Amino acid sequence: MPDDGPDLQAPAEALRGARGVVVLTGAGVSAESGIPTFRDTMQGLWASFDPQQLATPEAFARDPELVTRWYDHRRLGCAACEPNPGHLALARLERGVCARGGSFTLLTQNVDGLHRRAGNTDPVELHGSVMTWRCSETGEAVAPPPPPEPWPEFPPESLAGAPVRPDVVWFGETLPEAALERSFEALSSCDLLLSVGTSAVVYPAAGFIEVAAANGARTIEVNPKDTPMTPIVTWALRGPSAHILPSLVEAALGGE
Ligand code: BV8
Repeated sequence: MPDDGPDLQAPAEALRGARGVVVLTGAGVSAESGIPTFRDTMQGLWASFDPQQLATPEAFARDPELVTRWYDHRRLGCAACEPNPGHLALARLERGVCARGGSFTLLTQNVDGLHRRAGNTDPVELHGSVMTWRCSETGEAVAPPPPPEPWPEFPPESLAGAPVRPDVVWFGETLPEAALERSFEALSSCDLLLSVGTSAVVYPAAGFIEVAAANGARTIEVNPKDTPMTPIVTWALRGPSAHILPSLVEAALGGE
């Protein structure tokens, strides 16, 4: 094993032999694409706002202009970024697991759309997407201007005359039913869960690691830092995901 990173042999062997693989990602997997993680999203213009306060229905009701400006700034930022080697490694992992008849489910908390752009075929977007928007009253889809064009007005207005909002799940909102169903179905039958770049503090996603472990799955955590889930994971691989994931997937899939 290269001496500059964690020992990947045992987790790679577990990944190679797994029949049911679930991957859970958070904002950290997109950090090396240049997308700030949720807690350090507030840079420059947004430095004086707390994202946890902006990502709520109450904030949108109170100040729809500010909230839609923030999300459109993030939409255009995400569109301008590219998948990084960590995203590409997860797309390769999906192909490798499926090629040998295994099942693969990617659960992401990220709203940036980078897993699909990297080649993962059907990511479960637990917290929705900042790339699609809808009428806050009728729920009807309202397409934003193609990046890099911003919305012409804030808040954008729907045909029903209501403010248009991003298709993200705010704090205090329930996750999409279909996303929860797919998550619990995959977690109930997986034998390996790979958690990448999440602080594991936002529920219900953070609890997925415990659900998989309780069902007998072995778990791998890739993160530069410890998280509240570190004590229960089988392997904690410390380092940036754009560096660790390509090595881990190469060790697991070999020349495939
Ligand atoms: C729910 C979309 C049922 C929006 C997000 C009181 C009232 C209501 C609810 C609650 C409440 N108290 C608690 C709750 C539950 C609440 C919750 O969990 N709160 C927490 C803060 C305690 N959850 C909810 O509200 C959920 N809904 O429970 O519905 C309900 C309903 C009503 C009442 C009760 C229950 C909805 C949660 C979804 C919120 N929306 N995103 C948007 O993006 O704007 S969550 C948002 O924060 C992101 O999606 C992200 O996943 C999450 C955490 O942010 P970050 O920390 O930045 O990101 P991440 O976690 O991914 O951490 C970054 C990690 O990367 C770090 O560990 C770092 O070390 C690592 N890293 C850094 N660099 C790298 C790296 N890793 C690898 N490589 C690197 N290079």
